[in-house]
Amino acid sequence: MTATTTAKPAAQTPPAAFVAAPRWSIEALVALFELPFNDLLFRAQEVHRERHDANAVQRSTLLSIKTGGCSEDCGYCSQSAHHGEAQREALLETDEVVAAAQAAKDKGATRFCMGAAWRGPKDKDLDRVTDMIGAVKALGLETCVTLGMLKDGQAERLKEAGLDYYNHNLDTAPEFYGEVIKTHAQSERFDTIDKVREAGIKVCCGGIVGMGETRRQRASLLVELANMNPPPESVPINELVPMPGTPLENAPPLDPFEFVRTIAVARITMPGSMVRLSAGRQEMSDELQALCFLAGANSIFYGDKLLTAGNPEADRDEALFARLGLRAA
Ligand code: SAM
Ligand code: DTB
Ligand code: SF4
Repeated sequence: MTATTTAKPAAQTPPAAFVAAPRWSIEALVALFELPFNDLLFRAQEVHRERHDANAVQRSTLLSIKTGGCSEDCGYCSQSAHHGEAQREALLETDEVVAAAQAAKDKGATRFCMGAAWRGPKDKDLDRVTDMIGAVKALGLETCVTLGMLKDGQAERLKEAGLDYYNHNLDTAPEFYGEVIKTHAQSERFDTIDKVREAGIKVCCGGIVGMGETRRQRASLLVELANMNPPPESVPINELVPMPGTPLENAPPLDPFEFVRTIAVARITMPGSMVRLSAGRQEMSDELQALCFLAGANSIFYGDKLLTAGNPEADRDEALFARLGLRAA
């Protein structure tokens, strides 16, 4: 274009959708990981307090609605048909799910998350799951499901049923993914996350640390999450629970301070997200969990079971909240 004008162009603010989201680099995140521990925690607390109530922790309860026999070979998972030792169970009936959801609500959970050991749901499975979502929502709970990879149209059906959140983790860095999982590619997980987002469902997406990945790979996982536009509303950070029979059952434990650093870097790079201190909490001391809350974790899985692994008893969590002056949100 060659047209010239003497008039000063009006200042233009691009519509919000066109404003470039901040892009994080692996180097920037590695630099955060390398900060002195106190400096890193201080920065994480500053960011946390700008956007969240520093003493409030949200609580979600999990239920495995279909256990074991999964076609995928995820190296950490007790539910894989390739190596898992989890007792196989058929899809639960809706009334069993509702009873568990009511019990979770009575204990103080605000969200109920239903997990299925599937590569992805068949359409006829989805008929049953949409029933469960409607029934759990009718109890006044937020709903979340994690069903594996979705085909076209399935996310829309879940949205119609009233689903609030879909959990689908990236699990680890793109460079490390193929060493842990061979039956699908991480790119397929990104496709499902796009489908969930496009259907207007909130995204719950995080990963697992302690699988033998490097610090750079932990940074790389967080870069993938933080550079999503927008970042996931909910970011579960799981510490590997080494499950018997899985290829990772003897993975060396992660330095607990490195786990806290991972939470802090997630908080700094995803300021508006809920960061969930997820699997592995049963093996953590109260002091380590307190450091995770200080680093910006503001959500937990609540109730004595995750999917197949244990989680702290509700009473232990109540006592911990009381000792720390934390409130359930
Ligand atoms: N099949 C679906 C999928 O893979 O998305 C849903 C269920 S899958 C068990 C849900 C998530 O649980 C996985 O993405 C992984 O992050 C987490 N998970 C599974 N086994 C774990 C373990 N042993 N330790 C920590 N997290 C684990
Ligand atoms: C997530 O990130 N962690 C939860 C939930 N999403 C589905 C599952 C943890 C599973 C831990 C191992 C087990 O219970 O088998
Ligand atoms: Fe199946 Fe999910 Fe377990 Fe992978 S993590 S084996 S997809 S249940």
